[in-house]
Amino acid sequence: AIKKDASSGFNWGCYLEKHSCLAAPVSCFRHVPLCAQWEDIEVGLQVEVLNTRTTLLTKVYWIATVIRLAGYKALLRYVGFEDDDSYDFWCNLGIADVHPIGWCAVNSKLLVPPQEINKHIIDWKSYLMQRLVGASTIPVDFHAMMAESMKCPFRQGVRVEVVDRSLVSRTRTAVVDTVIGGRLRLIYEDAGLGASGEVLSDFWCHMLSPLIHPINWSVRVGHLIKETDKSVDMSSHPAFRKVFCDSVPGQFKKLRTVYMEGGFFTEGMKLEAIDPLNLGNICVASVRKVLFDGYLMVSIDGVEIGDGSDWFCYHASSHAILPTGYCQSNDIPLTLPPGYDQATFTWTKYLEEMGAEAAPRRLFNTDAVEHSFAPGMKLEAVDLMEPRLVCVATVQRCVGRLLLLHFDGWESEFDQWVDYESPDIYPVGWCELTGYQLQPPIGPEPQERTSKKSTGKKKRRY
Ligand code: MLZ
Repeated sequence: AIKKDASSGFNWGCYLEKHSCLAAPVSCFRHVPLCAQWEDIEVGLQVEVLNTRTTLLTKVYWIATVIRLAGYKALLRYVGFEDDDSYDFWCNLGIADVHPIGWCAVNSKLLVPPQEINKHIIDWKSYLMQRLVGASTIPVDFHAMMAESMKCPFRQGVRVEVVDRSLVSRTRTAVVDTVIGGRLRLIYEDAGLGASGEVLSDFWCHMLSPLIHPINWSVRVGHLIKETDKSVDMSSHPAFRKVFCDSVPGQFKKLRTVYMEGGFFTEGMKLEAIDPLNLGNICVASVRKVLFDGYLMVSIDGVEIGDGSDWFCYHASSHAILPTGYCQSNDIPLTLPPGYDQATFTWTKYLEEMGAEAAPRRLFNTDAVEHSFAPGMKLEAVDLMEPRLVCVATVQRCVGRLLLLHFDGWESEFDQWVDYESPDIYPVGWCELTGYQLQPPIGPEPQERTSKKSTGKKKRRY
């Protein structure tokens, strides 16, 4: 079935052409459908695709060539138009009525040339023969593989532990309500329902997100978890009516094993960390507590509330924690504690002053990685401060495993550092493919970076 374009009228094809931008290729995103197969999808491929340039009433097909690729989207040109680009059209290879060469013959569908070119070529059969010699096409099982790779081990009614959006230092039990493209809408078990039955507190994240865990995770690693308020009645909500089922570790992403024996992180060690509430900032930070299984509670120096409620849990293998000096050696502005000055701050002085030591460099997951993201590439990315929103975004910088993302049309205060393997970034066309709503850029031009509200709200909440 053809899914409706849920992208609120936003047209990636026009947008990319207008701003002459590239899109990050599907093969960059390891967690998305058909990532592995995408290496073979390239410009010049030929496919059989629905012919829309005909007055015939029955569905007929014609052969087209891939002229350009942008994520899941391809710019196609019907064979026969030669160098004439006036009838080129964008389609989403994952959902469009496109098939490998030979599909029509096998499925008794008609191949009929577009009306504009029909008259110019008399012998279509030999013309096509010539065109198709040596051509490659998409795999025979392309759509079957697509369907297979869209399967998700979560469904409505599964219970998980997830960060509490109102208090990031603790987790809370939640139930899966909706699953779209591997993204989960989670409803806290004691979220409460409003007058018209609406959920008062929910959270969106990808099933591979580091923020969700199997039931019992918090107790196992020693993380604070909010006790579910049993007096809140959620039973009238569909997600709670289903037979509850606890999630198990096998449903979650396996983290890289870390060895905690002999020189692991210890309380008080200093480091640089992405601020969980201002994801564009890498800050001076401290290890506050060492949990089990390689998890740490980290806080940002100088802005702490003091009761531990702003500590944040990062795994030792997380991209979000970095050794001291990382920003300086990579030309990233380090966010300093209030009262410190960029011109005079040095880690050596700061450590001395604090009587603290720097967490050893070898403990961090900053090994060189290879990926094909590059500055300027467009993609679809989650605004992690409002994780329901998947937005039009641009890779601004690439530093090691980190990508600095800019949200088109929004001020740079919305920028976010993410891992190149983050499950919250998707290729162009992913929303359309999965039926998720895409947030188009605001404002007319991506360069302008204006935001409707420029009140400069610095500290954003989940
Ligand atoms: N209401 C929010 C929306 C921000 C969404 C930005 N996404 C890149 C605000 O204006 O803060």
